[in-house]
Amino acid sequence: MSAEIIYKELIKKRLASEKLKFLRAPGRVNIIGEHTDYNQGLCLAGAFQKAIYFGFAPSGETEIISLKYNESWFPKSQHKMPDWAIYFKGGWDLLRQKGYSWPEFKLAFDGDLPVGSGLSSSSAIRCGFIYLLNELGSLGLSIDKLTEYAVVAEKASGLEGGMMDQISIFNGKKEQVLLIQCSDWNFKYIPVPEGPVSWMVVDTKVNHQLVYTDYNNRSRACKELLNTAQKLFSGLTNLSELTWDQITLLKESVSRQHLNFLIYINEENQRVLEMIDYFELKQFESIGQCLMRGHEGLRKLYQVSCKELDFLVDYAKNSELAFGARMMGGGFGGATIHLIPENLKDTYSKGIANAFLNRFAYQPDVFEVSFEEGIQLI
Ligand code: GAF
Repeated sequence: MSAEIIYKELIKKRLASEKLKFLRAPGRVNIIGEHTDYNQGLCLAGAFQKAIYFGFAPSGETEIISLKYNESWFPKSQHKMPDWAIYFKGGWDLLRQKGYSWPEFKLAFDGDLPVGSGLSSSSAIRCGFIYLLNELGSLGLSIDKLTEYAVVAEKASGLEGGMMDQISIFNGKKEQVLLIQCSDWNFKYIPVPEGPVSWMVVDTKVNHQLVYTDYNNRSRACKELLNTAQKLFSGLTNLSELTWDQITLLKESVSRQHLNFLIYINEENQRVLEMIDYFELKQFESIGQCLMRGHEGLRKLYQVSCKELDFLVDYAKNSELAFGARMMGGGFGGATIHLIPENLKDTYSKGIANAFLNRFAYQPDVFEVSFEEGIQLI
């Protein structure tokens, strides 16, 4: 049975209403272009099959129900707010501050999108909820406006992040990824190359709420670096614009660690462009090597990896079965993405899971990715 049917049935059991509507908000996978979004660079990301499912219907009193935790949040009451409600509160408060309103409703949600795995579960909830309020209140907001509000709501929660996740979640397309130009939020669809290959996610299950990691320190360091660079290069608007020569000139003015951040951002933007060529040419070997280079950058230069992520990527590096792999998302835990010849995916999955179990004494989650549509009513 599909996840969609399972979660719809669970929601129906909890919210018996003739007027029940359903919404699917998928997670995001990123092929390459990590930590470039808040530096106005490039990334190549898409929506995938795992998602949060929402059911909602008009009701006398507004109630948001987590089926997973069997808990409710009543946004209009003073009752203690469950922890997960933070993902709803930002969008709720923002749209109300903007003067929007909607009828009372009941909402229940659950899904198969792993939480805290660098697959954007929190953004999927935020984006899904804002989309749903737009529906409920017939607010007539465009997808671009909803994306903007979802980004603002995420920032209000304390994460000084970018917009890659929200753009991917709202605009994902089957068998496509989005090449996002983060300086102006424009994107273009790039077909995922067809071929006898599988994209696999291996999740370390080292869960992280990014806001409590060093993520914000990276984005703050980048702001600081931009200030420094702007003193030398007038007209510079973001770190992704820095040329190699300018980075070399900055050597004197910044620490070794910060210089490494600049090198990483420059190289990662370049890798996004290379990846697009490899996609067009269906060069799976080159795609794999580009993933590996991306991981090395995140590990050594940008320093956002961890031992579990490195173990999985090293496994890919030393395995004859994989084209390549890298960590995905903000880092400090979460998941890796691997490109594998399709006929070897089962052998590879078993091998990597066993190796991880031997090393860390628990099983990682392993699953194949299919690139899917973004948010939609179902
Ligand atoms: C997280 C953030 F939410 C994104 O904006 C992005 O910066 C990503 O980490 C790293 O590429 O998912």
